[in-house]
Amino acid sequence: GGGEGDGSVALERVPQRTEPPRLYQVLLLNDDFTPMEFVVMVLQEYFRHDLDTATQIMLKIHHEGRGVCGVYTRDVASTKVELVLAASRRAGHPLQCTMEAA
Ligand code: NFA
Repeated sequence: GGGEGDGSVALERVPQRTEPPRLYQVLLLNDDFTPMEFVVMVLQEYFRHDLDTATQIMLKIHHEGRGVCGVYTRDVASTKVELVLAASRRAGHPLQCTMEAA
């Protein structure tokens, strides 16, 4: 079974009852000050998009106000939000990054 601490016999199958992890969208929000090039860099370096995809996502955010950078489990999404916010503040930009349940 799933480890024998529950008294089950080795090799006996126990029902798999764990739920898949919830997924979260990480979003960037438009503002009037963050340079387009910085947003494209963030999308490449933190979300592993290529230059063309990063540029398309940046322009979508610029025109529509927000856009999805990627979809991750909670801890990965939260870490990406914190890393992007830290990099943005360090560079002196007001870029906003947030996460929401997918
Ligand atoms: N709107 C910003 C500009 O014109 C660019 C931007 C795009 C900022 C996406 C934030 C997110 N410089």
